[in-house]
Amino acid sequence: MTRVFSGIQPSGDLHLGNYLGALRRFVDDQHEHDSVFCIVDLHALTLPHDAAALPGKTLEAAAMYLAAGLDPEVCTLFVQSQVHEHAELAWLMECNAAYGELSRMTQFKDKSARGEFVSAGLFTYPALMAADILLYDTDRVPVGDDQRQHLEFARDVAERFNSRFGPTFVVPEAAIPTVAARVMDLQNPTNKMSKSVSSPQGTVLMLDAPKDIEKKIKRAVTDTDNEVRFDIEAKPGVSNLLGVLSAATGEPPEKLAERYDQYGPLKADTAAAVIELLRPVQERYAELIADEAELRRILAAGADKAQAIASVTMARARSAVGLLPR
Ligand code: ATP
Ligand code: LTN
Repeated sequence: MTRVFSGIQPSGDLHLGNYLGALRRFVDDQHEHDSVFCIVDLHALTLPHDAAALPGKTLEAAAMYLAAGLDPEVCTLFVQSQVHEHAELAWLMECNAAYGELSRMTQFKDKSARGEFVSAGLFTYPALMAADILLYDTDRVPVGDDQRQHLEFARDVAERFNSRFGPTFVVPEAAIPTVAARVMDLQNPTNKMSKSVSSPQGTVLMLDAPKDIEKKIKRAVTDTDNEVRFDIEAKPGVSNLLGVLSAATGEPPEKLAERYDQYGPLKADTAAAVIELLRPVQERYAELIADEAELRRILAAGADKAQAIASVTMARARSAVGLLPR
Protein backbone atom coordinates (compact mmCIF):
# COMPACT_ATOMS: atom_id res chain seq x y z
CA MET A 1 0.00 0.00 0.00
CA THR A 2 1.23 3.48 -0.80
CA ARG A 3 2.51 5.40 2.20
CA VAL A 4 1.41 9.03 2.45
CA PHE A 5 3.04 11.51 4.84
CA SER A 6 2.43 15.19 5.42
CA GLY A 7 2.82 17.82 8.10
CA ILE A 8 1.42 21.15 9.19
CA GLN A 9 3.07 23.57 11.59
CA PRO A 10 1.30 24.58 14.80
CA SER A 11 2.71 28.06 14.32
CA GLY A 12 -0.59 29.93 14.14
CA ASP A 13 -4.25 29.60 13.39
CA LEU A 14 -4.98 27.38 10.43
CA HIS A 15 -6.51 29.12 7.44
CA LEU A 16 -8.43 28.34 4.29
CA GLY A 17 -5.18 27.82 2.33
CA ASN A 18 -4.04 25.12 4.75
CA TYR A 19 -7.45 23.47 4.51
CA LEU A 20 -7.85 23.49 0.73
CA GLY A 21 -4.17 22.97 -0.11
CA ALA A 22 -3.47 20.31 2.47
CA LEU A 23 -5.83 19.26 5.26
CA ARG A 24 -8.89 18.49 3.20
CA ARG A 25 -6.90 16.25 0.89
CA PHE A 26 -5.46 14.32 3.82
CA VAL A 27 -8.98 13.25 4.71
CA ASP A 28 -9.46 11.57 1.34
CA ASP A 29 -5.96 10.10 1.39
CA GLN A 30 -6.45 8.28 4.68
CA HIS A 31 -8.95 5.86 3.15
CA GLU A 32 -6.90 5.10 0.07
CA HIS A 33 -3.36 4.98 1.45
CA ASP A 34 -1.46 4.13 4.57
CA SER A 35 -1.38 7.69 5.90
CA VAL A 36 0.78 9.37 8.50
CA PHE A 37 0.10 13.00 9.49
CA CYS A 38 2.29 15.06 11.71
CA ILE A 39 2.02 18.31 13.65
CA VAL A 40 5.50 19.66 13.06
CA ASP A 41 6.17 21.54 16.28
CA LEU A 42 9.95 21.43 15.84
CA HIS A 43 9.50 23.37 12.60
CA ALA A 44 7.51 25.96 14.55
CA LEU A 45 10.70 26.72 16.53
CA THR A 46 12.51 28.00 13.44
CA LEU A 47 10.93 31.45 13.79
CA PRO A 48 10.67 33.38 17.06
CA HIS A 49 7.67 31.89 18.87
CA ASP A 50 5.70 32.14 22.09
CA ALA A 51 6.77 29.13 24.18
CA ALA A 52 3.84 29.43 26.58
CA ALA A 53 1.36 29.32 23.71
CA LEU A 54 2.91 26.43 21.74
CA PRO A 55 1.39 23.48 23.66
CA GLY A 56 -2.08 24.98 23.17
CA LYS A 57 -1.41 25.63 19.48
CA THR A 58 -0.29 22.03 19.08
CA LEU A 59 -3.52 20.72 20.63
CA GLU A 60 -5.55 23.11 18.49
CA ALA A 61 -3.83 21.84 15.37
CA ALA A 62 -4.63 18.26 16.44
CA ALA A 63 -8.27 19.17 17.04
CA MET A 64 -8.42 20.85 13.62
CA TYR A 65 -6.98 17.78 11.87
CA LEU A 66 -9.62 15.63 13.55
CA ALA A 67 -12.42 18.14 12.93
CA ALA A 68 -11.50 18.15 9.25
CA GLY A 69 -12.19 14.43 9.25
CA LEU A 70 -9.00 12.56 10.05
CA ASP A 71 -9.85 9.35 11.86
CA PRO A 72 -7.12 8.25 14.29
CA GLU A 73 -8.31 4.65 13.89
CA VAL A 74 -7.62 4.83 10.17
CA CYS A 75 -4.51 7.03 9.91
CA THR A 76 -1.63 7.91 12.21
CA LEU A 77 -1.73 11.39 13.74
CA PHE A 78 1.11 12.51 16.00
CA VAL A 79 3.33 15.36 17.19
CA GLN A 80 6.82 15.55 15.64
CA SER A 81 8.74 16.30 18.88
CA GLN A 82 7.21 13.24 20.56
CA VAL A 83 9.09 10.95 18.18
CA HIS A 84 12.76 11.76 18.76
CA GLU A 85 13.90 10.09 15.53
CA HIS A 86 12.85 13.24 13.62
CA ALA A 87 15.49 15.42 15.26
CA GLU A 88 18.02 12.60 15.04
CA LEU A 89 17.62 11.88 11.35
CA ALA A 90 17.59 15.62 10.63
CA TRP A 91 21.26 15.73 11.63
CA LEU A 92 22.13 13.03 9.11
CA MET A 93 20.17 14.98 6.49
CA GLU A 94 22.04 18.19 7.31
CA CYS A 95 25.33 16.37 6.83
CA ASN A 96 24.20 15.29 3.39
CA ALA A 97 22.67 18.60 2.33
CA ALA A 98 24.82 21.07 0.45
CA TYR A 99 25.11 24.56 1.89
CA GLY A 100 24.51 25.92 -1.61
CA GLU A 101 21.27 24.05 -2.15
CA LEU A 102 19.87 25.17 1.22
CA SER A 103 20.84 28.76 0.31
CA ARG A 104 18.66 28.56 -2.80
CA MET A 105 15.43 27.73 -0.93
CA THR A 106 12.97 30.51 -1.67
CA GLN A 107 11.07 30.03 1.61
CA PHE A 108 14.31 30.61 3.54
CA LYS A 109 15.02 33.72 1.49
CA ASP A 110 11.50 35.08 2.06
CA LYS A 111 11.32 34.30 5.76
CA SER A 112 14.87 35.43 6.55
CA ALA A 113 14.29 38.74 4.76
CA ARG A 114 11.31 39.36 7.03
CA GLY A 115 12.72 38.54 10.46
CA GLU A 116 15.28 40.31 12.57
CA PHE A 117 16.60 37.04 14.06
CA VAL A 118 17.43 34.45 11.42
CA SER A 119 18.07 31.12 13.16
CA ALA A 120 20.28 28.39 11.76
CA GLY A 121 17.21 26.17 12.17
CA LEU A 122 15.36 28.31 9.62
CA PHE A 123 18.21 27.63 7.22
CA THR A 124 18.26 23.86 7.80
CA TYR A 125 14.42 23.61 7.96
CA PRO A 126 14.28 21.55 4.73
CA ALA A 127 16.67 18.95 6.22
CA LEU A 128 14.25 18.37 9.12
CA MET A 129 11.39 18.20 6.65
CA ALA A 130 13.30 15.61 4.57
CA ALA A 131 13.85 13.58 7.76
CA ASP A 132 10.11 13.71 8.53
CA ILE A 133 9.29 12.28 5.14
CA LEU A 134 12.07 9.72 4.79
CA LEU A 135 11.53 8.16 8.24
CA TYR A 136 8.24 6.68 7.04
CA ASP A 137 9.37 5.21 3.70
CA THR A 138 6.97 7.70 2.19
CA ASP A 139 5.82 7.35 -1.42
CA ARG A 140 3.59 10.45 -1.68
CA VAL A 141 3.61 13.79 0.06
CA PRO A 142 0.42 15.88 -0.36
CA VAL A 143 1.40 19.55 0.03
CA GLY A 144 0.50 22.94 -1.36
CA ASP A 145 2.48 24.38 -4.23
CA ASP A 146 4.71 26.44 -1.90
CA GLN A 147 6.39 23.22 -0.72
CA ARG A 148 7.43 22.01 -4.16
CA GLN A 149 11.04 23.10 -3.77
CA HIS A 150 11.34 21.49 -0.32
CA LEU A 151 10.03 18.24 -1.74
CA GLU A 152 12.56 18.36 -4.56
CA PHE A 153 15.25 18.85 -1.92
CA ALA A 154 14.00 15.81 0.05
CA ARG A 155 14.20 13.71 -3.11
CA ASP A 156 17.70 14.95 -3.91
CA VAL A 157 19.03 14.30 -0.44
CA ALA A 158 17.44 10.81 -0.37
CA GLU A 159 19.04 9.94 -3.69
CA ARG A 160 22.39 11.34 -2.61
CA PHE A 161 22.28 9.39 0.66
CA ASN A 162 21.32 6.18 -1.14
CA SER A 163 24.14 6.57 -3.62
CA ARG A 164 26.72 7.39 -0.93
CA PHE A 165 25.73 4.77 1.64
CA GLY A 166 23.61 2.20 -0.20
CA PRO A 167 19.84 1.89 -0.57
CA THR A 168 18.32 3.24 2.66
CA PHE A 169 15.40 5.53 1.82
CA VAL A 170 12.37 5.47 -0.43
CA VAL A 171 12.51 8.49 -2.77
CA PRO A 172 9.19 10.37 -2.26
CA GLU A 173 6.98 12.12 -4.81
CA ALA A 174 5.13 15.38 -4.26
CA ALA A 175 1.35 15.35 -4.74
CA ILE A 176 0.29 18.92 -5.51
CA PRO A 177 -3.41 19.62 -6.10
CA THR A 178 -4.66 20.99 -9.40
CA VAL A 179 -7.07 23.46 -7.80
CA ALA A 180 -6.41 25.65 -4.75
CA ALA A 181 -2.76 24.59 -4.68
CA ARG A 182 -2.02 28.18 -3.74
CA VAL A 183 -4.80 30.14 -2.11
CA MET A 184 -3.79 33.78 -2.20
CA ASP A 185 -4.14 36.50 0.40
CA LEU A 186 -7.46 38.29 -0.21
CA GLN A 187 -5.86 41.70 0.30
CA ASN A 188 -2.60 40.98 -1.57
CA PRO A 189 -3.55 38.40 -4.17
CA THR A 190 0.00 37.99 -5.41
CA ASN A 191 1.09 36.62 -1.98
CA LYS A 192 -0.04 33.27 -0.64
CA MET A 193 -2.44 33.19 2.28
CA SER A 194 -0.11 32.49 5.18
CA LYS A 195 0.03 31.93 8.93
CA SER A 196 3.26 33.75 9.48
CA VAL A 197 2.50 36.96 7.60
CA SER A 198 0.04 39.17 9.40
CA SER A 199 -2.79 40.08 7.05
CA PRO A 200 -5.94 39.65 9.15
CA GLN A 201 -8.31 40.93 6.46
CA GLY A 202 -6.62 38.86 3.76
CA THR A 203 -6.70 35.55 5.64
CA VAL A 204 -9.81 33.44 6.18
CA LEU A 205 -9.19 31.51 9.38
CA MET A 206 -10.75 28.09 9.85
CA LEU A 207 -12.52 29.33 12.97
CA ASP A 208 -13.70 32.68 11.61
CA ALA A 209 -17.37 33.42 12.26
CA PRO A 210 -19.56 33.33 9.13
CA LYS A 211 -20.04 37.11 9.21
CA ASP A 212 -16.26 37.65 9.24
CA ILE A 213 -15.77 35.22 6.36
CA GLU A 214 -18.40 37.10 4.41
CA LYS A 215 -16.84 40.47 5.18
CA LYS A 216 -13.33 39.37 4.22
CA ILE A 217 -14.41 37.79 0.94
CA LYS A 218 -16.66 40.71 -0.02
CA ARG A 219 -13.79 43.11 0.57
CA ALA A 220 -11.27 41.00 -1.34
CA VAL A 221 -9.03 43.05 -3.61
CA THR A 222 -9.94 42.61 -7.26
CA ASP A 223 -9.38 45.00 -10.13
CA THR A 224 -11.59 47.64 -11.65
CA ASP A 225 -12.60 46.31 -15.06
CA ASN A 226 -15.35 44.08 -13.60
CA GLU A 227 -14.68 41.26 -16.07
CA VAL A 228 -14.86 37.80 -14.52
CA ARG A 229 -12.20 35.67 -16.17
CA PHE A 230 -9.81 33.01 -14.84
CA ASP A 231 -6.38 34.47 -15.58
CA ILE A 232 -3.95 34.23 -12.68
CA GLU A 233 -1.38 36.57 -14.21
CA ALA A 234 -3.66 39.38 -15.35
CA LYS A 235 -6.42 39.00 -12.75
CA PRO A 236 -4.93 37.49 -9.59
CA GLY A 237 -7.68 38.61 -7.19
CA VAL A 238 -10.60 37.41 -9.29
CA SER A 239 -8.81 34.17 -10.18
CA ASN A 240 -8.15 33.52 -6.51
CA LEU A 241 -11.88 33.80 -5.75
CA LEU A 242 -12.67 31.51 -8.67
CA GLY A 243 -10.06 29.04 -7.41
CA VAL A 244 -11.59 29.00 -3.95
CA LEU A 245 -15.13 28.65 -5.31
CA SER A 246 -13.92 25.87 -7.56
CA ALA A 247 -12.32 24.03 -4.65
CA ALA A 248 -15.53 24.38 -2.66
CA THR A 249 -17.91 23.29 -5.44
CA GLY A 250 -15.78 20.93 -7.50
CA GLU A 251 -16.44 22.83 -10.74
CA PRO A 252 -13.52 24.06 -12.88
CA PRO A 253 -12.73 27.78 -12.37
CA GLU A 254 -12.91 28.58 -16.10
CA LYS A 255 -16.43 27.21 -16.20
CA LEU A 256 -17.50 29.10 -13.09
CA ALA A 257 -16.18 32.32 -14.62
CA GLU A 258 -18.68 32.06 -17.49
CA ARG A 259 -21.52 32.35 -15.01
CA TYR A 260 -20.63 35.79 -13.69
CA ASP A 261 -20.45 39.18 -15.33
CA GLN A 262 -19.83 41.15 -12.15
CA TYR A 263 -17.66 40.77 -9.06
CA GLY A 264 -20.44 41.22 -6.48
CA PRO A 265 -22.30 37.94 -7.14
CA LEU A 266 -19.01 36.04 -7.48
CA LYS A 267 -17.95 37.29 -4.06
CA ALA A 268 -21.33 36.52 -2.51
CA ASP A 269 -21.35 32.96 -3.87
CA THR A 270 -17.75 32.37 -2.85
CA ALA A 271 -18.45 33.58 0.68
CA ALA A 272 -21.54 31.38 0.96
CA ALA A 273 -19.66 28.33 -0.34
CA VAL A 274 -16.77 28.83 2.09
CA ILE A 275 -19.13 29.33 5.04
CA GLU A 276 -20.94 26.08 4.20
CA LEU A 277 -17.66 24.24 3.66
CA LEU A 278 -16.29 25.27 7.05
CA ARG A 279 -19.48 25.03 9.10
CA PRO A 280 -19.32 21.28 9.91
CA VAL A 281 -15.58 21.50 10.58
CA GLN A 282 -16.14 24.35 13.04
CA GLU A 283 -18.89 22.41 14.82
CA ARG A 284 -16.74 19.31 15.28
CA TYR A 285 -13.77 21.42 16.35
CA ALA A 286 -15.74 22.98 19.23
CA GLU A 287 -16.47 19.50 20.62
CA LEU A 288 -12.95 18.17 20.18
CA ILE A 289 -11.07 21.09 21.70
CA ALA A 290 -13.18 20.82 24.86
CA ASP A 291 -11.69 17.39 25.69
CA GLU A 292 -7.95 17.88 26.11
CA ALA A 293 -7.41 14.49 27.78
CA GLU A 294 -8.85 12.70 24.77
CA LEU A 295 -6.72 14.75 22.35
CA ARG A 296 -3.60 13.87 24.32
CA ARG A 297 -4.57 10.21 24.35
CA ILE A 298 -5.03 10.20 20.57
CA LEU A 299 -1.65 11.91 20.06
CA ALA A 300 0.17 9.55 22.43
CA ALA A 301 -1.24 6.52 20.63
CA GLY A 302 -0.27 8.14 17.31
CA ALA A 303 3.29 8.73 18.51
CA ASP A 304 3.60 5.04 19.45
CA LYS A 305 2.42 3.96 16.00
CA ALA A 306 4.71 6.48 14.29
CA GLN A 307 7.75 5.53 16.35
CA ALA A 308 7.32 1.85 15.53
CA ILE A 309 7.97 2.77 11.88
CA ALA A 310 10.49 5.58 12.43
CA SER A 311 12.76 3.60 14.74
CA VAL A 312 13.30 0.92 12.09
CA THR A 313 14.28 3.47 9.43
CA MET A 314 16.49 5.33 11.89
CA ALA A 315 18.38 2.14 12.77
CA ARG A 316 18.92 1.49 9.05
CA ALA A 317 20.22 5.04 8.51
CA ARG A 318 22.55 4.92 11.54
CA SER A 319 24.04 1.70 10.33
CA ALA A 320 24.36 2.98 6.74
CA VAL A 321 26.48 5.99 7.77
CA GLY A 322 28.65 3.90 10.08
CA LEU A 323 27.55 4.92 13.59
CA LEU A 324 28.70 2.36 16.15
CA PRO A 325 25.76 0.55 17.81
CA ARG A 326 25.67 0.81 21.61
P1 ATP B 1 3.71 29.79 6.93
O1 ATP B 1 3.01 30.85 6.21
O2 ATP B 1 4.08 30.12 8.33
O3 ATP B 1 4.81 29.15 6.15
P2 ATP B 1 1.63 28.15 6.17
O4 ATP B 1 0.36 28.85 6.37
O5 ATP B 1 2.24 28.07 4.83
O6 ATP B 1 2.66 28.68 7.19
P3 ATP B 1 2.28 25.41 6.81
O7 ATP B 1 2.08 24.74 8.10
O8 ATP B 1 3.64 25.78 6.47
O9 ATP B 1 1.36 26.70 6.74
O10 ATP B 1 1.65 24.56 5.67
C1 ATP B 1 0.77 23.48 5.86
C2 ATP B 1 0.28 23.00 4.53
O11 ATP B 1 -0.62 23.96 3.98
C3 ATP B 1 1.36 22.78 3.48
O12 ATP B 1 1.07 21.61 2.75
C4 ATP B 1 1.25 23.98 2.60
O13 ATP B 1 1.68 23.72 1.30
C5 ATP B 1 -0.24 24.26 2.64
N1 ATP B 1 -0.50 25.67 2.41
C6 ATP B 1 -0.08 26.71 3.16
N2 ATP B 1 -0.51 27.88 2.67
C7 ATP B 1 -1.25 27.56 1.57
C8 ATP B 1 -1.98 28.32 0.63
N3 ATP B 1 -2.04 29.64 0.73
N4 ATP B 1 -2.62 27.69 -0.38
C9 ATP B 1 -2.57 26.33 -0.47
N5 ATP B 1 -1.90 25.55 0.38
C10 ATP B 1 -1.25 26.14 1.40
N1 LTN C 1 7.27 22.71 5.58
C1 LTN C 1 5.94 22.22 5.54
C2 LTN C 1 5.52 21.54 6.80
C3 LTN C 1 6.18 20.23 6.86
C4 LTN C 1 5.91 19.12 6.01
C5 LTN C 1 6.81 18.11 6.45
C6 LTN C 1 5.06 18.91 4.95
C7 LTN C 1 7.16 19.87 7.71
N2 LTN C 1 7.53 18.59 7.47
C8 LTN C 1 6.83 16.87 5.81
C9 LTN C 1 5.09 17.65 4.33
C10 LTN C 1 5.98 16.66 4.75
C11 LTN C 1 5.02 23.36 5.29
O1 LTN C 1 3.96 23.10 4.93
N3 LTN C 1 5.38 24.56 5.47
